[in-house]
Amino acid sequence: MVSASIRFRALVATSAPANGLASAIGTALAKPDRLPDAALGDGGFLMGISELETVVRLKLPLVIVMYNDSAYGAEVHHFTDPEMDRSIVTFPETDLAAIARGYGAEGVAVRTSEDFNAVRNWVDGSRDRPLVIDGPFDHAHLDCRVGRTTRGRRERSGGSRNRRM
Ligand SMILES: Cc1ncc(C[n+]2csc(CCOP(=O)(O)OP(=O)(O)O)c2C)c(N)n1
Ligand SMILES: [Mg+2]
Repeated sequence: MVSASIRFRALVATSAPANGLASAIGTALAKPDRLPDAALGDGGFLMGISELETVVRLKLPLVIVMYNDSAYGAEVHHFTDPEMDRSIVTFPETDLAAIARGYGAEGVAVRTSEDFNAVRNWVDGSRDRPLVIDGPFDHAHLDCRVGRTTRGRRERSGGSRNRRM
């Protein structure tokens, strides 16, 4: 149960992919006077996508912002050795906005600043269905805490895992 005094609820780096959308649904139902948003990884979004049907059916005005790196990015940070096979933690470029539209949501792939017009239209519209924003995300520009922690642990133990056989 979410306290009436809570205005903002954040689940950050829980290592529980697919948890975010369900949590956002609870928050949206608890605070119908607010515009809730959920920031999700593409992997977690795909793992928990069945809940998008719930959001559409309940007509929740939820904004879902997706970090699209075509990967289980947190896992990619474990694959530091060039010999490690990253193909098991990455997936092909996928039109996630189209998949969201298939569920009945408004799906927008933001690749240029003009693409934000569709976001503006949704904000100004009836908001009777969720908005899913697919945004590209490049790990090359991220000094991820998970990656630093993982690398540090591995260097201290002197080990390496997930090598290609
Ligand atoms: C049920 C479950 N499956 C797998 C994992 C391992 N895991 C942790 S983070 C993660 C990647 C999530 O990918 P994504 O949602 O795209 O976020 P990114 O790290 O790419 O930003 C995975 C597979 C987990 N913690 N729990
Ligand atoms: Mg990802």
